[in-house]
Amino acid sequence: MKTRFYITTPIYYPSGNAHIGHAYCTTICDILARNKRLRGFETRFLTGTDEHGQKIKEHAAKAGKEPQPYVDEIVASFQKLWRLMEISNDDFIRTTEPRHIKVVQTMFSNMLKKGDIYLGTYKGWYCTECEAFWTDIQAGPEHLCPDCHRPVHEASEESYFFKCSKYVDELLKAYKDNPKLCFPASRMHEMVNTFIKPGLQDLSVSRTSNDWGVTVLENPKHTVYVWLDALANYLSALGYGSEKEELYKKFWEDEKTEIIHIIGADISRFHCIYWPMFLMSAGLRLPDRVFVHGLLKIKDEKMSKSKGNVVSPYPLVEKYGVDAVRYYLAREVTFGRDGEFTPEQFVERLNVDLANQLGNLLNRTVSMINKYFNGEIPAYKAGVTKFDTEIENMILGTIKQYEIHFDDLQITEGVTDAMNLVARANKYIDETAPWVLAKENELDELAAVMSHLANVLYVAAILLSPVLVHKANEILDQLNVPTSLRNYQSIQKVGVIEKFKVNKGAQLFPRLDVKAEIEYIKGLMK
Ligand code: ME8
Repeated sequence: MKTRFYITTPIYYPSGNAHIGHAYCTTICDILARNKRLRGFETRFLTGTDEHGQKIKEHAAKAGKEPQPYVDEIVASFQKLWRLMEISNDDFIRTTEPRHIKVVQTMFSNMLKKGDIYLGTYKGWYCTECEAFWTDIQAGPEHLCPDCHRPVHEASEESYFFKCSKYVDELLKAYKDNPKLCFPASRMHEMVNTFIKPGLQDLSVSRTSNDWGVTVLENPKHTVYVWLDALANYLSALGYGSEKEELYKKFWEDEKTEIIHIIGADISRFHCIYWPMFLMSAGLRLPDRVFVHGLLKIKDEKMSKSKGNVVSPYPLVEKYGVDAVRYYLAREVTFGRDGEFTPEQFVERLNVDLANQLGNLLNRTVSMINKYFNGEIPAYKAGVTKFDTEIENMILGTIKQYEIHFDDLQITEGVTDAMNLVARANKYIDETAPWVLAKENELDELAAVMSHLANVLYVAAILLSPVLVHKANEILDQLNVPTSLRNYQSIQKVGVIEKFKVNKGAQLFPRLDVKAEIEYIKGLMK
């Protein structure tokens, strides 16, 4: 059983401002990290930026800047966005930092010493955007990059190569032993059938044509290939190879830690093939999971900076609030599948789930407790109405299900569990019709309904707190839940919410004017 977690996002290219696709991956990782911490697990959450390579240098040149000041500015905007979105990363790694560069050089030197890297000449098709070399077959007759479909150019240069062939069998065995090393399974099949079975060529791991990178100490006219450089971030951020290796020992070396890399489908080849091979070469433990999430598209096209069809998360967060955007990202796009960003669905999710379901449940519950019980949550009594046992079982069942889903990285399903509980409680109001109970003076039943509702809201708020980082607390504030009960341990027992004086607050999520808001968001997408 793993009791500690190391969760990482890809480190993004600072070649343009972050778009909602980056925000998607980072937010999901944040929700996962907050979920683990909530449940009492020691967790380290890493994100950062991938700042070297030809592509960054070209973008900087286009902007009339040197690469370092160019990336400094964009990295600052990424960091600002993560603060705005309440991303709780424990560290932010930049590949231009000395602590990172040292690790890349050490890994490269060790690979050379071990004979896993040799000097040769590269001839092939190069895609500058993807920083990847392709073979004749991969580039096809039209000479297009198989990933981004842009034209590739013929390149030939002296290069160091990593001996992939040496590690192929070990990699296939690792896939067999741990199907989560590349998950979902369809991604692993893709790795095996598209890349490994046709014959994996040795990987070119240095460049002489690009000087914006980590220098190869043994041969300084070479810089380390950006992907070897970038992947090493997961180790360098833990202080691997430095005098201070405590974090590395705790969060990588120790088998009690579950190492989880979350990445998009576009970079699965690098994480599921080359990264495990580099680790094998270094004699280090492999990650426990590489989870490949789907991509957010706009009108069926992958959203990407280079295509210019991006949605910026800034105006969305500013207008609708950080919790609404976080919720949308976690709930709307099933984690692991592709999804489409549409203004219609965005507004509908906010209205239906957050305003109508969650906001209304709180509003109705607090209003009724004010009206019927002078603002005090009645003492908890089980089994008074014929629905009470079902509600209690559902509360406990939801908590279990939520844990199973989160442990399995089924984040969308975990969030849905909590929201199903909310929906059930709204139905419970209709079934028990408290206004009728009040009229008929059935005070015992009325009290039971109110305390059950308060308890459902309490549990839902704690379960949703990794997503709704502000609003979960607002729910608990309105129920006047003391700080000592605002934790995961306390929700394991049903019925702890009683006798608190409720505080009616502002509407949790205002209902949006559908037409106006859709128009507004469409405007942002132009
Ligand atoms: O590839 N939908 O950086 P990158 C969902 N530096 N997620 C998206 C997305 C979209 N439309 N677009 C991007 C790189 N992403 C390398 C990574 S890691 C050692 C080096 C997310 O800036 C998704 O997670 O192109 C994807 O894998 C990542 O951003 C790529 O970001």
